[in-house]
Amino acid sequence: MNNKVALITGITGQDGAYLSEYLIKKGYTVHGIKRRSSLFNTDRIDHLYQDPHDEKRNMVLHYGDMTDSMNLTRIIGDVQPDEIYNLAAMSHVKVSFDTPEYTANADGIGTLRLLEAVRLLNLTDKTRIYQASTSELYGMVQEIPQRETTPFYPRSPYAVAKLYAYWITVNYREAYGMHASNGILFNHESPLRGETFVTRKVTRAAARILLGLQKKVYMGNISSKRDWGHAKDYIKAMYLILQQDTPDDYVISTGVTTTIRDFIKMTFNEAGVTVEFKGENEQEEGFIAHINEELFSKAVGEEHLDAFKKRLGESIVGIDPAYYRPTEVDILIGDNTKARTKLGWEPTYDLKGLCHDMITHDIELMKKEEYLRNGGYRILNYFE
Ligand code: NAP
Ligand code: F7E
Repeated sequence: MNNKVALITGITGQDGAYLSEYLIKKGYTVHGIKRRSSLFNTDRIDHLYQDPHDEKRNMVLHYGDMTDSMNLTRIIGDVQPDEIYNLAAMSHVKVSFDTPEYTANADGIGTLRLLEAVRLLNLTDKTRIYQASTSELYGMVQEIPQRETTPFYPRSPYAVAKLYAYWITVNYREAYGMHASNGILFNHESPLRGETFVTRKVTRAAARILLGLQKKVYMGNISSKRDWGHAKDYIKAMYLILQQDTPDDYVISTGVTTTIRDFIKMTFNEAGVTVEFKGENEQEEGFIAHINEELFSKAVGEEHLDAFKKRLGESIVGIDPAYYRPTEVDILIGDNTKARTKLGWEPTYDLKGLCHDMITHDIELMKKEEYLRNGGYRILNYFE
């Protein structure tokens, strides 16, 4: 146990939720910055919430925003953190094409605001900073697999904003001797993943299709390849990066890459359903080719089997070009040698384990009464 103080920006997000739980278990007092919203936005961390009147509480939330320097400076001054994990970002690649200026402000300049606040508050010797950098920096990849020395070629406003954040972190480290590091994290997913990222979109839709609540799901470019890990493993790497004597930049990945198409197949396979793809480009479709009744009954429930068997041969996956991106990142696969050797970090989940965790969670979620009601399920109307 220790009495360290951590400040997490983006605490309400996927990684913020897992990281805060992990740090609290290690004895940290965790402060988090959350945005004001008209509805509650703390679902992922509600189990960690403590009454503000509890004097011994080890989790504290502050209202704030990465676009507000004065607010960030005040919070950092008040909290005097030993470690800052800068996880806040407009993190959706497709949406960044719609909101490029905001994305640059929050993801790019937001990082500068944090670093500069630490410097101006004379905390450079005390406060260590983790910057949530991304495999999206590699974009049009210049090398396969991608490692720390691979040149960057960002392909979206999101990635360009994160490129600025990456280099301003390096610059503050070199200019002011700050303990500031980049984790170049490849895609990481979980049951807490936002609903519009591709893995979660697939596992949620698959759960609904298996339960007979939805006919079909429409996807974008299912030929792109991603190196997917589990968020629970990746937040441990963030922690380890800040425990090193010397700040540095690390690739965090599994070293395995898979197409979206194969992820869809794997997801349905977890429930005993074989999906076969036919056709090309926008005409491509995924059909129910085979049902393993025993596996289906175990994963989904015997009571849903008869209805699903009637759908054998039906198309359940279609393509809608509205989900295509103006510029795509075709393949990502990371070389995690440096993280393994220097941090002693390695992933514990493989893709099958991750996929199992997500689809099992989403089948249970969709079975809940509120999701069966019309209004309970948010249809993904927007082309994210
Ligand atoms: P996420 O689930 O989208 O969470 C993003 C968090 O940032 C949320 O708490 C969000 O608040 C907050 N946020 C957004 N804009 C903000 C602003 N202007 N001011 C303050 N907070 C703001 O993302 P994640 O998957 O946990 O990822 C964490 C970080 O790692 C992000 O920086 C992301 O870009 C980066 N990253 C993610 C991956 C990945 O595969 N997951 C890989 C590499 C890097 P609300 O809850 O209010 O929206
Ligand atoms: O897309 C393709 C899409 O949105 C993955 C963020 O966490 O990881 C994430 O960025 C791939 C792309 O993640 C759909 O075109 C096909 O090729 O799940 P995604 P991302 O863009 O890789 C990186 C590391 C980050 O840093 C980001 O913050 O899947 N794809 N069909 C689709 N993607 C979505 N979202 N929806 C589709 O229907």
